[in-house]
Amino acid sequence: AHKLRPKELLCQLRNRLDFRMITATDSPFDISEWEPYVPKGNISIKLGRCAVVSSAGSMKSSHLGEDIDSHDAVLRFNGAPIKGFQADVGEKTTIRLVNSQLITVEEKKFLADPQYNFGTLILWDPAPYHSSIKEWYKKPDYNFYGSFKHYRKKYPKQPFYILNPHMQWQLWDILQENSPEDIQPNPPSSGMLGKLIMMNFCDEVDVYEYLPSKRQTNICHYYQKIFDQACTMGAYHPLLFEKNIIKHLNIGKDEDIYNYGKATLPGLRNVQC
Ligand code: NCC
Repeated sequence: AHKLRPKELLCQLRNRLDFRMITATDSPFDISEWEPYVPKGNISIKLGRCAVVSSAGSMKSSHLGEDIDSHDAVLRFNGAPIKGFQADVGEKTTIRLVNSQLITVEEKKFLADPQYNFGTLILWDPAPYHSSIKEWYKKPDYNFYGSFKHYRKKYPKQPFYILNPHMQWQLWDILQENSPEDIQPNPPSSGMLGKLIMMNFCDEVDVYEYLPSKRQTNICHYYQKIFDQACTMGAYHPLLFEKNIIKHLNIGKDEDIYNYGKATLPGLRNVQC
């Protein structure tokens, strides 16, 4: 079913994805109203061994915390908590990727909960298919501008970036080209975006419980008692197709997926294209 071999796929990901964050020179963020809030430059970090922690229910009782924290950098998603779950998910947080729904709908919690104050925040919003930054700015999926500014005012020293909206659809196109059937026309999940962001920054990326282990469960999140198979298999996001691609790119052992939900992905920097 996969049209491209892993190495060709890695080259596509490296060459076609625009990983830049919105900066103060990107119109319409180049106006004085945005000046205090939008970062002046792109993120520039080079990391070694990185971990990406999915929010899946199967993280519960995984005892993966120590293994996760042994990485140089750890990425987490949305409201996924650490407190009370250190043994299973670790406590290091280098990057937290949040969607615009979270910061808008749960603005109060977002501004008040100290768990968001660690590391670098990256925000993304589902944009219309291949729209320009200007078009997207007029119709974001969630109107996150107020909440973003409130947070930046309250915590001006914390790095907080907005991912450019092109990346999600460039990635979606690659997913579609490498899937055996038509996939839903919605952007990839935070999970998939976060993996690619880390593959861009890191030499190697271990991802946890994205490809489910023997602990696979219908419990949506490790931190909530909500049962919904769609959390793992996908409904809005093309999760199943994302996961097939990650399986295809895995350079780790199949036993590590089964036992620890752990897949290992090569960093894009070192791929020879
Ligand atoms: O649930 P969510 O995702 O925050 O999970 C983060 C990423 O972990 C992977 N995951 C999660 C659960 C599970 N059982 N299996 C998994 O593989 C997925 O890769 C997922 O992306 C999102 O992608 O941003 C999402 O956000 C939530 C919600 O908006 C936030 O948690 C904020 O409250 C969405 N849920 C709803 O809208 C109800 C979810 O669809 C996608």
